[in-house]
Amino acid sequence: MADSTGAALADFSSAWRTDELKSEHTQQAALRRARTEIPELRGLLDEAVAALHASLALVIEGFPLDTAALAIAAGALGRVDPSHNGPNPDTLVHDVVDSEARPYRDPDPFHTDSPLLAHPHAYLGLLCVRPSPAGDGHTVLVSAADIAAEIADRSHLRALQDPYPFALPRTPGNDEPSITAHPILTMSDGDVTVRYCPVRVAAGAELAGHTLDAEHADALGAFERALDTQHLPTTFLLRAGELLLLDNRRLLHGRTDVGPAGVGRHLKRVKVHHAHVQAPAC
Ligand SMILES: O=C(O)CCC(=O)C(=O)O
Ligand SMILES: [Fe+2]
Repeated sequence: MADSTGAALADFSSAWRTDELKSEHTQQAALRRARTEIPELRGLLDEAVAALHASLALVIEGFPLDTAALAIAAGALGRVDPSHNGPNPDTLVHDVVDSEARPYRDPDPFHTDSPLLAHPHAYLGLLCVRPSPAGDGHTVLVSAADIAAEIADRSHLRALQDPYPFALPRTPGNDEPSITAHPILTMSDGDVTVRYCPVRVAAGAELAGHTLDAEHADALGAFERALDTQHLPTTFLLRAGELLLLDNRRLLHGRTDVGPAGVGRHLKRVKVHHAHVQAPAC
């Protein structure tokens, strides 16, 4: 994004509060006005949406480090969801900060976001505010199609399309372990989608009454081995002002280790549903 476009977007966005942008109607009104008032933004967003559909991920450089600007631009992909973005149930833009307290501070293994929802978010936006000063914490991406192609045994591919138990986190007042069940892979007409979170799947498979049979355990093993295939992932370092947009149903994402010197690495995250899909109650 040219400096002048970034500055115009930042200026435009300063008139909007994140709170009002939680409504899809307001998101779309703000986007329409931004597209009218900043003509260069119009072409850039149209190109980004087309590139995301064609390539499943892209990085926009020179994006303003601004929460409202992120929410408004992400509206070009659909409905920016304030309900399922991080631990607080009312967050339009979640701050992903590597700190001593972050539970998975070591490598964040390949996963898709929102795997417990009936309809996981279609897209994610990750805006890098501050990379790790140590230069670690690389972003890793791998496509579901490449993982499926790596799994040679067709019976494994078939089994991965059956529902697998994903353990739900325990909630205060409800100590009963519970699960939601979904396929890890879906394959139809050459389109491969994925839903996966290692912690939830491992815990689901451990739960009494949901233990995997040999066929599904073997298929999961083949999937996890494919995720370990060294030549498949794309790895890169997000720099400040780079906005990564990715297809959350056709790509898995993760990041490499962030060591103690990386505390303070900061991304801003948005999660986007296709426009007009109702958020499921989950
Ligand atoms: O820290 C990262 O680079 C990835 C974070 C992540 O997976 C997420 O916010 O969904
Ligand atoms: Fe994630």
